[in-house]
Amino acid sequence: MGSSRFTASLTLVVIMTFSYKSFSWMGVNASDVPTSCNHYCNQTLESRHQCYKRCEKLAHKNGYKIYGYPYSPNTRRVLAVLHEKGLSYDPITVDLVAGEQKKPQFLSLNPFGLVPVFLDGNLKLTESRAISEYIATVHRSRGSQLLNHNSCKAMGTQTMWRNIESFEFDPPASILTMELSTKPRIGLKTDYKLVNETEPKLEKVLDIYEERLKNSRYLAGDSFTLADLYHLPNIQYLMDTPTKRLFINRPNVHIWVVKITARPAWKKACDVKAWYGKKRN
Ligand SMILES: N[C@@H](CCC(=O)N[C@@H](CS)C(=O)NCC(=O)O)C(=O)O
Ligand SMILES: *[C@@H]1O[C@H](CO)[C@@H](O)[C@H](O)[C@H]1NC(C)=O
Ligand SMILES: *[C@@H]1O[C@H](CO)[C@@H](O)[C@H](O)[C@H]1NC(C)=O
Repeated sequence: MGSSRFTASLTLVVIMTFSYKSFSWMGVNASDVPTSCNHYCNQTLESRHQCYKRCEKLAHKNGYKIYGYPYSPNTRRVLAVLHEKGLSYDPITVDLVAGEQKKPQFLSLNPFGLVPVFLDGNLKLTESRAISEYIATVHRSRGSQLLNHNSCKAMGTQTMWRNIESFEFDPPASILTMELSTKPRIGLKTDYKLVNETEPKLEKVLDIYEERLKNSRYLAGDSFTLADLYHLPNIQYLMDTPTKRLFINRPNVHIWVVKITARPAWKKACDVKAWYGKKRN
């Protein structure tokens, strides 16, 4: 009885000590909080779950900003992660067709002149996959579980499949997206010789996926992870081109494509009207 009253008053003291203001007392800048939540919540006697909840909320005070273009595959990759996690964001349009990404104002944000650029307070990240892994790690306990943090072996398998996407799938797939989808959309001529040279390279990759997906529901195992999500932007565009047949001709790849493209978060990521409809800065 005495000990439970002691616990109760100790909990109250802890809750008061770790109230909103304490983040700056502790020398933690509010905009650095997301990366610190994990470490920070280990130091409290309060329930870790409660601490995470409040910490993430505070981290969100300023909201995420994403500089991008709603048709850009690399922008959509990050939007898919944000929607899978149920997170809001402020979209800032960089008009790639008008060449805004190569103007000094944007180059000061990303000297490579590419979108997306992601801002979390004073943290600035480029590279859609790095941004995705950051969000999935900070918000590990929220929404869809896109990364496995519990098993080193599962983590190894997932990292392998994410790298297969980056180094094997993306090179031919993004050439085909550019030639067969992006170029016609903006009025440029498709290089069909390049298309003819590139399709066999994508076929080789898809043959390997077909074997893998015979025994596995998703690429990295039985659940949807970032490894699958990373494929969505190119696949979505290619399903509206003649290259579609390479996916449809492989039954297990086809089932996987239908499954991952149907995800509600992905549909939101592709909603161009929603991008322009959101509040701008
Ligand atoms: N590896 C980068 C690639 C970014 C990238 O190539 N973005 C394209 C849009 S999808 C872009 O900004 N293109 C503009 C240009 O090439 O001028 C990522 O994953 O974010
Ligand atoms: C938090 O604590 C858990 C369990 O005590 C530990 O496994 C984990 O590594 C700690 N994380 C950090 C960032 O200190
Ligand atoms: C591409 O391949 C198709 C089918 O094999 C062929 O009809 C076409 O002429 C080729 N195009 C070029 C530019 O090589």
